[in-house]
Amino acid sequence: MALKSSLEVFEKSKEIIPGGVNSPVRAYRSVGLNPPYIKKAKGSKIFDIDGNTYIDYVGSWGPMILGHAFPEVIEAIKEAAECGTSFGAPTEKEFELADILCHAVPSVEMVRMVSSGTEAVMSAIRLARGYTRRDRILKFEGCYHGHSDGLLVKAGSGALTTGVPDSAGVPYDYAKNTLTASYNNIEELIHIFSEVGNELAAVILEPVAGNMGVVLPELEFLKILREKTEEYGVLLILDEVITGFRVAFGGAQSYYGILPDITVFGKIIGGGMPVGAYGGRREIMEMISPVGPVYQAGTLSGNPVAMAAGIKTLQILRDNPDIYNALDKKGARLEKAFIEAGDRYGVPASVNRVGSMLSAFFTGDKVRDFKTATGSDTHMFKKYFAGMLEEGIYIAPSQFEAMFLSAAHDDKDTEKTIESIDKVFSQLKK
Ligand code: KE4
Repeated sequence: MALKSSLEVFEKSKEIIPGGVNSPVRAYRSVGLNPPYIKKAKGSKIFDIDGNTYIDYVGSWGPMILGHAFPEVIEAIKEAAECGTSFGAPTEKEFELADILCHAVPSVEMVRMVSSGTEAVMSAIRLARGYTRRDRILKFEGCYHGHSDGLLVKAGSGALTTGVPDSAGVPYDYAKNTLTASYNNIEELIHIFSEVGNELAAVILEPVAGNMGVVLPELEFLKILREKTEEYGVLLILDEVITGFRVAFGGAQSYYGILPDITVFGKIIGGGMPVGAYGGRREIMEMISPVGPVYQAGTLSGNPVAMAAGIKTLQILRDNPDIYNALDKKGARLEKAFIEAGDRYGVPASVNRVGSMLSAFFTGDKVRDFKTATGSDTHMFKKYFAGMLEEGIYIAPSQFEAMFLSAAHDDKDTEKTIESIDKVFSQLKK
């Protein structure tokens, strides 16, 4: 059955896969278009089955920091696969990746591998509850930590009240233990701690938010958060699924100088293969089975082929630190292009960036939390998105995601992207 076009495959897939996709954002619903079906990718380019080539700024939502199909990573995957794809038994590769993580991230003395960011967050929350013997947790509005029940929660009537489910199928009893506060809101944070600090097992934070678009932490907010969690014996969990090895080799915690109790990893540490991990101080991590009473397990955890991809990816990043400077420079050029195009054509554009992760919001306001992020003009974003896709620029099909650059994006890509930003912005107000 030779299916020819993306549209044809999409229509067929929708009959047997919910929405035709295996992760909702890929269905392009928030931009009202049909998604291109991807055939292959190489370096900074991604190719769909209709013969189109794009410069890719999704990068599989973060993992592809070296660029797609990086030769040494592919080689490592092939070599590992030829030795067998899974044993359900310990392998040296798990030690190797754990060793790189523990050396790269100062707050991590021990680490456990799992197969996704969601699984890592879910396990980290259970660990924090087991360690503190407390049930309640605090998250921040606009931060996404995967789809485990306790994290698919939104604020009840007020930040102090119990959370309410943010998805069908999440029992109220799961949601009620999750409180929600506003990102960068120090006053609210202090109030919550004064009221329920002693009941909190953990606070979980994206140290740079990537799921309401990119929103940077204010330094005073990070400082107070660390002080309050220490004061009340609450574990600070930094969700570095996106920022780990993205904003710096030591993650956002090294970039901003904040030491969490538990760190969650994903994306880049798997080099494009399914890997998640959580780690922290030895006394906390030794609560995890089989050493301690907090159970967690996984058939494909530490999978040798996935480990091989992660090891090679992190080795290349570790041994070539100038990759981060180059990524920052490329990111700065795109940031400047958005600002200049906004000024030139009278389009209200506000850009948040750290290194190679950035978002352009269609608003005149500084975007510093969920409220200001959702105040941006999503209709204008839809026009912008369609224009960029037309130009052969592949960005996330949502205002509330991040743009990711890779080491493979070259000057030609950057120049073409800048040209496209200018061209698309010139049409936005018409
Ligand atoms: P996964 O279970 O998707 O591997 O990781 C969940 C997760 C946890 N924490 C953060 C900060 C995350 O951003 C994610 C997943 N990110 C989304 C996009 N922002 C993945 C894309 C998708 O859902 O298809």
